[in-house]
This record gives sequence, structure tokens and C-alpha cells, in this order.
Amino acid sequence: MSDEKKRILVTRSSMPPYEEFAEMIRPLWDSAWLTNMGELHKSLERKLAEYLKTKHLLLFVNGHSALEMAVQALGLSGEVITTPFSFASTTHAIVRNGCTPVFADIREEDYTLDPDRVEELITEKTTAILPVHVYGNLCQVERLEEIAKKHHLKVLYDAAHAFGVEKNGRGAVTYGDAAMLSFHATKVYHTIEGGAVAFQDPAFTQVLKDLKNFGITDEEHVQYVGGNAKMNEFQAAMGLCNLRHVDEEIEKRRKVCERYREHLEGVPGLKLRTSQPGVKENYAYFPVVFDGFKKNRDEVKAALEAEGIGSRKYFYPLINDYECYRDRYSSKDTPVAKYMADRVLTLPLFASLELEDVDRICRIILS
Ligand code: T4K
Repeated sequence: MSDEKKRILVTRSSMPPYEEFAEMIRPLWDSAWLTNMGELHKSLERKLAEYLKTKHLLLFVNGHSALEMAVQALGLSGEVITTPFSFASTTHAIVRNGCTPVFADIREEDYTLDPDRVEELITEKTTAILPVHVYGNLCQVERLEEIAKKHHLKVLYDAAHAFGVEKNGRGAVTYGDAAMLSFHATKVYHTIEGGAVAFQDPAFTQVLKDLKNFGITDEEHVQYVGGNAKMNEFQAAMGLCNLRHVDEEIEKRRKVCERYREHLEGVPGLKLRTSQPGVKENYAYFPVVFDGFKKNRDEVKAALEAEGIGSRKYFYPLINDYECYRDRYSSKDTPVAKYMADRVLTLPLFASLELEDVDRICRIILS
């Protein structure tokens, strides 16, 4: 394949130097301690809590299990107000806990839950709000907190995209009662598969620890109906190595995003993500909204595909249009989310993406 035709996927996992990973896992051959909260797990938990500026953080085998167990640990029931503009995991975590999702619309500015729409949907059955920091954009955290306080609701953030995001120096995962993180291979920071829950009340430490280990409290007591969601030592090893390099990786992503902006900013019919005041970004995704451009979103996606370039419609379809939910819900009730889902395309973005490739991707879009 010629360089002009080299295949580029929407993202590519960051890999630490091979020798570093080999060095990190070498002690496992002596200890033979591979999972169930081993030494690497403990070390990663400490280091991540520090990096993310949270007092309390527990690791999980993946982000989805972390979210499901956070819903369970917070004791949510009845109705949970959430967004349809997200990955399947967000709503599934609510439904798999026996709660009813209620979909509120999003803000056009940043794709996150619109607090005004949330407030309209609160009933006596509502127990929580589950917003998503979509693409690493911080939700309207202060307004949501106000609403939650007024109506005695819990707030659980899906912060799968928000690794390292901060507002005026405060870690994004410290907002709300708890926040879930995903460390999936496709994320800014990864542990192959992996996730975490950050939370404010230390009382959740034991329940969350028990939930991810079958609800077992000690050898003779099983207090909760838990599952198995423990991160293993190989995942933790990858996490420890990747943590050493994550700042450089984010800086490289910043340069990629900047290059996209040089080409695409101000082009009629294209809307780019805008920075949020006081927010330290992680450059997780590069979404572009095609509205009034000479080609529509699907035509641009097809044109890129024809040149071997992958892009994704994160998030289309909306969750309220999924086969498993559409008999009870409809995207007609969330018109802003519908508008965005029909027009947005996330372009290739990863630390090792060459700036010349960004030039080529933009040439294809603009031609
Ligand atoms: N909440 C939100 C808001 C989320 O976005 C997610 C996950 C979750 C919750 C749940 O967290 P986890 O349980 O996953 O930790 C991907 C990811 O699998 C998923 O983690 C992510 N969100 C979602 C937005 O994207 P797919 O089905 O689009 O991934 P896939 O396999 O098509 O991969 C996309 C590209 O990534 C590939 O074209 C190449 C690259 N890639 C992929 C893999 C698997 C790599 O470079 N290395 C790899 O190992 O879901």
C-alpha cells in the first residue's frame, strides 16, 4: 500500500515501550499473583487517585462494570435521568440495575445534558442524574449539583471520556457523588480493558470493593449480590506504564487537534468543538458537525472510507432509538440530541497520528 493510501483507523491504542512493559510484568513470574488486588493493582490505584486529584478511587476490570456497580453502590432505584447521546453502556448500566432511564435532551454547545431539560423531567420517582462528560467536555457541573441538592438526588457521572480533565485545577471525577472512568484500549489513557469509580464518601469504599468481588466481605460473609469485576495484574501493569507517558500522549493529541483546526476552523457548514473556560482538556475526540456543508456527514464518511480512513458516528444512533429501547422511547423527544447524532462525525485522533495524515484527511473532507 502506498503512503498516500495508508489505512488510518479512527483511533489507535497508545503503547508503552515494549521493554518497559516486560520489566513491569517480570515480578509476576516470581509471585504468581495474577489478580485479586495484587501489588501492581494497589500501586496503580494509588497513582491514579493522585493523578486524577481524587481522594477515593477503586479499579475495575472495565468501565461498564464500574458504572453498573456504582449505580448499585449508590442504591439507585426508580427513575434515573440521563442522556441518549452516549455509548450503550450508560443506559444499560441503569436498566441492568432495575432502574428506569428517563432521557433528557442535550446542549448544542457541548453535547452534555441540558440542566433545564433535566429539571423538567424530575418526578417523585427520580433518584438520580447520570450525565456524561461527552468527548471530555465537562457537563454543567455546578447547575446539576444545584438541581440535585434541591431535589435530593444523587449524581453519578459517566466520565469515560474525561480522563485528566480538570476545571480550575479540580479533577473532573470529583464532581457528583461518584464518577466512572473507562480505561479501554481506545481511550486517551488505557489499561487494555479497565475502569474505575471515583467517589466522595469514604463509606462507599467497602461496598464497592465487595461488589466487584462477588459481594464477599470476608471468608465467611457475603453481604451483597456482587459480581466479578476485578482488574488483573497485566492490566494494572499496562496502566502503570501508560501513566508514565500519558502527559506526552495528551500533548501529541493537542497538536493533532490544533492541525485539524488550522484546516477546518471557519469553513462554512462545519462546526468544531469549542473550548470551555477554565477547563484543562484531554483531546479525547475530534467531533465535527456537518450542517450546511457541501456534502452531508454520511457522504464525508464514505469519502474518507474510500481513501482508507476510518471515522465514527459517535453517537449515532441515539440510545433512545436502539432496538432494545425504541418501543418505550423515541429520539423525537430529544431533538437537539437527534440533530447532533444525525450530523456529527468523529475524525481520526490518536497520539501517533502524523500531522501530514491530518493534512490528507482534511484535504479529502474539503475537496
Ligand atoms: N460510557 C461511555 C460514554 C463510553 O464511551 C464507554 C466506552 C463506556 C461507558 C464503557 O466503558 P468500557 O466498558 O468500554 O471501558 C469503543 C470502545 O470499545 C468503548 O470502550 C468506547 N466507549 C466506545 C466509544 O468506543 P467501538 O465498538 O466503537 O470500538 P472498536 O472496536 O470499533 O474500536 C475503534 C477503533 O479503535 C478501531 O477502529 C481501532 C482502534 N482500536 C481498537 C481496539 C479494540 C485499537 O487501536 N486497539 C484496540 O485494541 O467501541
